[in-house]
Amino acid sequence: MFCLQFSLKFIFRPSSFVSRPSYFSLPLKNVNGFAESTMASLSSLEIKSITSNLGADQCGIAPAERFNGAPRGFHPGDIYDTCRSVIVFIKRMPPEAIRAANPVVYTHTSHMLYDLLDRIGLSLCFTLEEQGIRAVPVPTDVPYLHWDAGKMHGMGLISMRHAAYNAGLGILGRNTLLINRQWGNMAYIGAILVDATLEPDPIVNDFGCPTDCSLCLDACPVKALDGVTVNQKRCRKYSTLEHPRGWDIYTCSKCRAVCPFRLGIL
Ligand code: B12
Ligand code: SF4
Ligand code: SF4
Repeated sequence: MFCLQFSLKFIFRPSSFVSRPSYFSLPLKNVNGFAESTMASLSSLEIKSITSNLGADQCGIAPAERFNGAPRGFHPGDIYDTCRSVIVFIKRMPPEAIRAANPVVYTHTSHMLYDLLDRIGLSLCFTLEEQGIRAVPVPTDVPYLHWDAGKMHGMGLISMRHAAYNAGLGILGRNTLLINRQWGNMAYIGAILVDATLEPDPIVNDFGCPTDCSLCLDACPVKALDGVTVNQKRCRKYSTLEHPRGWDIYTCSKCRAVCPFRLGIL
């Protein structure tokens, strides 16, 4: 019996970066003595309240199948094969940080927010685990595996802005950034992948970039934006100062700063 289970698991184990698992046909693993956690013991409302107590400004929930348009290897199910829901949470940046003349202020604030969101994600995983819900955190920023050195093109484990959109936290602007109704594009995004089915949030579709606005595209000094994606090589070369001591300092965020929805939808 043990051998049969073991060999079945081995045969059907999906290989990330190669093929996408079919979540609903895979047998759920019973690791670490946990009961199967397809049915959540906490409601989405309770999870949002926990996330808020941990310090997040807003939280939304997306079912894994909303990511079906993601490139192969970057679907939540490619990262965590029993993923059924993605819990996404945001934390705003103090608005004045982007106006500071010294770019170290903005860089440091960004790093602290990445750290804060990573900690919220980890704490949330532990809290859910106590309720029998299995979850894994994904990095808010770095590290990630995919890197094309020639194009200077990197990809996070999952795209956080697509995750936030899928979790009903806002829309994607022409500068590619998430615009949250309340906190605008100054919100940073964190997420965890959960193996339970949770009540999802509806996708936001009642606002968008004004048809005639191209402020962000025009403001980019290296024309890295086309309204859908970013030419990473152009952006990275211009916007990141490699300090001789080894630190990366963000020296440009114009596409973010010029957006009339920077601080939310009025
Ligand atoms: C690599 C990276 C960058 C790159 C690329 C940015 C980008 N827009 O993708 C560079 C160095 C340019 C960059 C710059 C900045 N970044 Co950055 N970055 C990341 C990082 C680590 C990975 C993003 C990624 O994987 N991009 C590659 C892919 C996803 O983008 P793409 O090639 O255009 O994707 C196409 C397809 O692959 C497909 N696709 C990909 N995934 C999916 C999923 C689904 C479901 C679908 C349907 C399609 C799809 O759709 C795209 C269009 O064709 C994320 C953190 C994260 N894990 O998401 C932060 C992140 C995007 N950055 C962030 C920030 C704040 C910035 C800067 C403002 C920093 C600064 N300089 O001040 C600038 C903004 C520049 C800009 N306009 O994007 C925030 C954005 C927050 C927000 N409100 O949206 C993020 C989300 C970090 C965070 N956790 O908060 N960044
Ligand atoms: S951060 Fe600067 S260089 Fe990069 S896309 Fe935005 S405006 Fe362009
Ligand atoms: S500057 Fe205009 S086009 Fe660009 S993201 Fe903001 S509203 Fe959209």
